[in-house]
Order: sequence, then C-alpha cells, then structure tokens
Amino acid sequence: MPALLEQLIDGPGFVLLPNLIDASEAAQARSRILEVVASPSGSAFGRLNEKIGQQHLRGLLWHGEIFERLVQHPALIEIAEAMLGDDMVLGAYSSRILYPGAIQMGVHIDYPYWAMRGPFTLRPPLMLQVIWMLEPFTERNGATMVAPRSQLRCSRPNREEFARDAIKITGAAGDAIISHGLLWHDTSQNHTEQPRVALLINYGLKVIRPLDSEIAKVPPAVLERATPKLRQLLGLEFANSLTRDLARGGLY
Ligand SMILES: O=C(O)CCC(=O)C(=O)O
Repeated sequence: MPALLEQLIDGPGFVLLPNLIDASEAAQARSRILEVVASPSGSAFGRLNEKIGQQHLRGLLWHGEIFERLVQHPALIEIAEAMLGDDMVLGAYSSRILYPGAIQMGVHIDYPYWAMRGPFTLRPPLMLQVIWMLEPFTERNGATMVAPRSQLRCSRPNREEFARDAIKITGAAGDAIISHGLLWHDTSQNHTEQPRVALLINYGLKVIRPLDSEIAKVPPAVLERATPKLRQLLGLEFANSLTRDLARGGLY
C-alpha cells in the first residue's frame, strides 16, 4: 500500500487497477446506466450536454443494488482509506457517457481543488478519484487522458502543456484508473459508433463538503439495507467519527 500511495501522490499521480470487476459485471452496470438515461426520468439525474456530446448521470444509488456494491469495492475502500483515513466519505458518485462524436470535456483537476482558491498542496490529499471502465477504453472511443506527474505542480491546468504531455489510458472493461485530485485530466474524442461509459467515484476527506449535496438522499430501501461502510460513505457516521477524534485527543 505505501508504494501505491507513493505513486498516487509523489509519482505519476495515477494508477491503473486491472480487472477490479469482471467484464460481465461491468456490462451489467453499463446497460443499467444506458437504460436510466434513456428512461423518461433519466434527464432528471443529469442532462445531455449537446455541445460536447456527453451526459453526466448523478444519483446512481437510486438505480440498482449493483451501484451499492461497486462503490464499496474492498480494493477501492482499502486504498481510499489508506489515503484519506478510515472515516473518508463519498463526495460524488456518477457516470459519464460519451456519445458517438463526443469531444473533450476540457482539462481539469477534481473537486474540491477546482472550487478552492489555492494555494494547493499535495498533502494531505483531499480526494481520490476513480474512473472505472465499464467497457474497454480504446484509442478511439474517448479514453481518459492524463498528464503524468501534473499533480506535482499543485496548480490549475495549463491547456498547452496538457496537450503536449497528456497520454491516453486504455484498458479493459472492469479496470479502473485511480488518481490524485490534482492530476490534470480530460476525456478524449469518441470516434466510434458506441457510447463510452465510465463510473466516477469521488472519495474525500470527511471534513470536506460533498460535491453532490444530495449524496445521502437515497431511497429508504437503500438506507435500510446499508452496510456500516455505506453509511460511512454517505456521511451518516460523521458525529461518531468526531467522537472518535475527540477520544484520540482531537481538541489538542
Ligand atoms: O470520464 C472520464 O474519462 C473522465 C471524467 C472526468 O474527469 C470528470 O467527469 O470529472
């Protein structure tokens, strides 16, 4: 684990985790997402941005048990907790769909960094981003682009430097890219005839306001069956975690 955190913080700024789920589970999540966006209520969870040919679907916990499972994937939780503490929470949980012909969304760093005035610091890391491939990411279908080691600059992205330094991350269905929130990244163009679908998870420090202000607004059935880990991710254990902080001598 220390080596992996070193790569995320002081090294390339990202790691490709192969085969976190198998291709059939990835396909199941992908078709559910495409089903939701095609349904009458789909746009309530995220409008199509026609200018760039992309749709960002929020509120995944409303759309099936599979998404409860994926956000608690043990390998991701282990890494996120090693990086952000065992009381880390979910800042956002969504899917990004690149329709055929989609263009770049624009190089950026992740929340909360883009919402801050700076100066930025690498440590403590404020968030861990997961970009989970629900189908193979290829040279042609809109694979994520990253500028390796750009998190070390602790700055907002520079478009020209990103164009010079960025590489495309290709991989198989079920692989996931994890990255430091300060890593410069973007989507690429989808030149194929099929939508490219990614699952996006923002794990963050518990003291940071979630990007999705409705993250804990989930259907009653989801809340009833929520594991202690999902309750933690939804921020429902915040008071208990403060009690633990105080017991550890937090005030002094
Ligand atoms: O879908 C991707 O490849 C990256 C998406 C992303 O960076 C975002 O939505 O902030």
